[in-house]
Amino acid sequence: MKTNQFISGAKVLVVFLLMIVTFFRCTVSGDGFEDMEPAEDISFQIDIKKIRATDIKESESSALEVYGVVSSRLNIGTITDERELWSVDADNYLSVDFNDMQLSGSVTFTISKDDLSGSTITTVADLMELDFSNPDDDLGLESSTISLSEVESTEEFQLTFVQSGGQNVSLSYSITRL
Ligand SMILES: [Ca+2]
Ligand SMILES: [Ca+2]
Repeated sequence: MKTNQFISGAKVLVVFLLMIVTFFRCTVSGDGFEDMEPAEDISFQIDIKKIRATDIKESESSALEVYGVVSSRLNIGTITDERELWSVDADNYLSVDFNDMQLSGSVTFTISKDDLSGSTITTVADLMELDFSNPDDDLGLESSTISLSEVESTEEFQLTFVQSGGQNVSLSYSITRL
């Protein structure tokens, strides 16, 4: 009798241990190790492309003397990351006429694929126009915000400055999904 009791007690113990092992295996696999694999990253490159005048008033002669700062800001929810894309100071102004002047400067932002639908890039340009004998003219501050989910290859965008009559310029930049 005692041997039988021992055997059935051992069986109960084995079953109990198997249940514990099964429980932990389920817990581990249900813990979502597959879900915790890092999401794929996607990078976007912003390039400043060119600038040209769209209106030059007579008193400005044949070109506008442009200087200023252009920056791009990645927005994911309340998180932002702003970087300078291009800048020149008043001492290094550009003589901008009606022909395209090529500009160079780029920044790259990398986001998780999970953040793609909620991410935007805001590009802000703050431009001035130098006048040697007068205070400089403020051409204004222009910005545009692009949803990254809409950028599938390379898209080009314009910022148009028209606040200062007869001293109007158009600035181009592109966003490329790498
Ligand atoms: Ca001026
Ligand atoms: Ca000027």
